[in-house]
Amino acid sequence: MKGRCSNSQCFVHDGEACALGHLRHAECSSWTTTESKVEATASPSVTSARVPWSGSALGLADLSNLVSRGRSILVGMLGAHDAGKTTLLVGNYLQLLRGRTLAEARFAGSRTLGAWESLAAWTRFDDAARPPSFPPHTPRGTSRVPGLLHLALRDPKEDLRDLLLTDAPGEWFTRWSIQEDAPDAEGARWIVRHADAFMVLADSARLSGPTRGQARNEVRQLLERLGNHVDGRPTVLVWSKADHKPGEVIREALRRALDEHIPHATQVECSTESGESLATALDAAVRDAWTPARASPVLEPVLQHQPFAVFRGTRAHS
Ligand SMILES: Nc1nc2c(ncn2[C@@H]2O[C@H](COP(=O)(O)OP(=O)(O)OP(=O)(O)O)[C@@H](O)[C@H]2O)c(=O)[nH]1
Ligand SMILES: [Mg+2]
Repeated sequence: MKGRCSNSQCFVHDGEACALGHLRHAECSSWTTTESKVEATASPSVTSARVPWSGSALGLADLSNLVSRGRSILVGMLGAHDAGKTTLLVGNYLQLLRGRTLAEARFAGSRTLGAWESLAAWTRFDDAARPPSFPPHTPRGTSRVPGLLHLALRDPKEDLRDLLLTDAPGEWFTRWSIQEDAPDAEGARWIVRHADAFMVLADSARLSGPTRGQARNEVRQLLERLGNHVDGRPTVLVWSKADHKPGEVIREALRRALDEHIPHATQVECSTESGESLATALDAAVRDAWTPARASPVLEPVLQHQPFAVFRGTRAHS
């Protein structure tokens, strides 16, 4: 895309949605290149209604429109390149379309339908020429935040939650686990700072293949790094591609690392051989994050003779 938006709150030139909701950014008065003005006059105006989202993955500017409407849950999907993060997300989207609930809540909309559909399209039979396949590798960009996929969910009590799922390239987490302040790990740092819950994917195929030693070290390093930041937030270790079976020694080594660094974490297995298992994995993270943790009880002695003064509330993650 050539040109920029002059609105400092809009990042449409970075591939995000127009902050003012124009479906064609060239029609926005803040868009600046002459090229785009020509494009605007050449195409007649779109008759559809203006909404402040485009259907593409959300960025920071879009979040401010969304999070003000109610409680949102950000789930950080962590894992090396090829660990199965995008596949797990798409599998859940397809399960919701089939009517499955997620943490007992039903699908109630999405502001990123375009992004979901462009990933899901890879997995469908759409013509005889192209058989279904896995979605492609998530491209490594330099953007400030990962693409965020959105689902609105409504629980049986009609409570609405906006679920935001990070779909980031695995290289970010590998860089971050090796060097925490690496410049190209900014996206990983953002996720770890803001997420309400984490899923850490351990690739069972790599953990049982010829590079299993290196794969084990990478997962261990990631767990150790996350352990320094997790602070009690719900975490699920996902043994992805569970149709492959890593040896017991490797499993035990990772279980020990998990106990040491993130003792409250739970574990699940999932594989594309069972769509249900993909949904169960995300279910575990969302269920824990849906209801905020209660404040810890006030402990005696109460200083200053005022119980109110010792109230601490829960830890905020934002
Ligand atoms: N056998 C098996 N292979 C899987 C499964 N899920 C994913 N794969 C394979 O793993 C590859 C990578 O999956 P992705 O979901 O793209 O992995 P990712 O973690 O998003 O990777 P990056 O975007 O590169 O970080 C796929 O292309 C499949 O070949 C599974 O359940 N079983
Ligand atoms: Mg991916």
